[in-house]
This record gives sequence, C-alpha cells and structure tokens, in this order.
Amino acid sequence: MSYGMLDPKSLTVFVTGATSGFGEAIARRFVGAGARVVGTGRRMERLEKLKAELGEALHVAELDVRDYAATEKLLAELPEAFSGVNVVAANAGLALGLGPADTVDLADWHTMIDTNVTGFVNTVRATLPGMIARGRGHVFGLGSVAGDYPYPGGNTYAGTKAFVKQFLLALRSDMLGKNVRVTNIEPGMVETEFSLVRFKGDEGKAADVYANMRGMTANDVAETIFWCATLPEHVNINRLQVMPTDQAFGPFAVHRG
Ligand code: NDP
Ligand code: 8X3
Repeated sequence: MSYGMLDPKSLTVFVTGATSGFGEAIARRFVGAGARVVGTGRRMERLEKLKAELGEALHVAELDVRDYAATEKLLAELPEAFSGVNVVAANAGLALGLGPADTVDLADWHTMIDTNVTGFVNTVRATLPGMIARGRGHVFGLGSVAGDYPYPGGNTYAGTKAFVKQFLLALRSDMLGKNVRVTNIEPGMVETEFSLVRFKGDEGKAADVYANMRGMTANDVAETIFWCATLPEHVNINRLQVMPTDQAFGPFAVHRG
C-alpha cells in the first residue's frame, strides 16, 4: 500500500455544473495537472468553449442533474478513456432569492430542492456503483457555510446545504471498507455567477454582495478540492469549511418588542 500523494494522472473526474464558477475551475485545475475530466451542464455552448481551451483531456456532455435516467445513460456511454470515473464533484446547484419565507416564490424553493438535493443525490447514486466495483473513488459535495449558520433569507437554500452535509457524513459510514472517500466542501462567499443567479440576472445586486471585500475565487475552491483529491488514499477529509478572510460571524439577532 502506498502512503504517498496520488498522481493526478491516475484521476478521472466527473463534474456537474462545469459551465461556470467552481465546476469550470475544477475542470481546468484537474486537466492542468494531467487528469481526465468529464464536464457536464445544461449550457452546451459553454462546455464546447471549455473543450476548445482544454482539449482531449476534457470530455463534455449536456446534462440536467435533475434527470436521473439521463445521468445513468451518460455514465454508461462514456468513451473508454473517461469510463473509469474515480472522482465525482457533485457541484451543480443554485440559490434563488433571498427573501423572507412567507413571501418568496414557492417555485424557487422547489427548483432549489430539485437541483441541490434531488440532482445532487442523482449524481452520487449514479456514480457510486462504478467506483465501488473498481475499488476506488472520491465523492465531493458542495455544501456551504449556509448549511451550518443560518442567515435571513437563507431558508430553503440553507436547508439544501444542510442536507448535503448530513447526507455525506452518513455516506461516509456506507463507504467504510470500500476505498471510496467522501468530502463535503463548505465555502463561504465566492464570486462566481452564484449571486447573479440568486438575484435572477440583476448585475447590480450581485455585484453589491462582493463590493469592497476580498471574496474567494472559484480557483481557491478548485485548489481545495484538488488538494483533498490528491491526498494519500488512507486520508479522508470529511468536511472542509473555507471562508474569505474578510467574512466572519455576527451576533444573534434579538427582537425587543
Ligand atoms: P455558478 O452559478 O457559477 O455555477 C453553477 C453551476 O451549476 C453552473 O455550471 C450551472 O450550469 C450548474 N447547474 C445549475 N442547475 C443545474 C441543473 N439543473 N443541471 C445541471 N447543472 C446545473 O455557481 P458556483 O460555481 O458558485 O456554485 C457551484 C456550487 O457551489 C453550487 O452548488 C453552490 O450552491 C455552491 N456554493 C457556492 C458558493 C458561492 O459563494 N459561490 C458558496 C458555497 C457553495 P448550467 O446552468 O449550464 O446547467
Ligand atoms: C453560498 C454562500 O453565504 O451566500 O453558499 O450562502 S452564502
């Protein structure tokens, strides 16, 4: 048994949400280090652009993570060179809105649950059997500080990220003895298209979130995942919470009537 760092060239990475933000940065980081990457998402034109940049080590495919049958089919039909997936970044997800629970659009809550919970478990369930059969794997979820610390308007988004955290901790138990590692990455504020999506294309509102502070970048998150994925096989990072230096905690709110 080797106690050394893993050779990135031995990794085949399956990434959901590779059209933007973390997923795109994960694809770049791993391909740059010699791994093979399957990059998926709904916006195919963006994936084709990434493929033009990264070349043969990136295989791209259109996928809506809410569609389990499509996820299974895609995995079953991967070209030979990409079929031995041993790292999964179940990254696709979104926040919609930041309003109080009694006034927000219920459809937005359903979309977040369908994507961040149902889509997330779809990805994990579809990729696990192959990794277990091959005797090697690593599942990454993208949780969030929102899964630990409540904030006004977090409601359903925060709930979905708490689900990701607890699901992955339980998955660790199921994977014991199977050589499949499980890690929940829990970032704070990272400037991607996340806030643009949350505020439904309002660029001003999205920019305000990161104004006059140093947010993290998608590359910071990709680097964290790369580090966890290349650690020696006997080491499992269960949860990794990472925040910008310029973000911290506040006091409890108290209503005085
Ligand atoms: P982006 O909006 O930049 O990227 C989100 C990605 O998810 C896109 O590639 C999008 O692709 C994909 N996606 C959304 N819905 C679906 C779907 N139904 N099927 C397939 N792909 C989908 O955001 P981030 O990169 O910042 O976010 C990535 C993950 O990290 C999310 O789970 C988010 O909750 C989490 N996170 C983000 C933080 C931040 O501050 N940015 C902090 C903590 C966690 P497409 O639309 O093309 O399908
Ligand atoms: C995204 C981070 O703090 O905007 O998950 O919820 S936060």
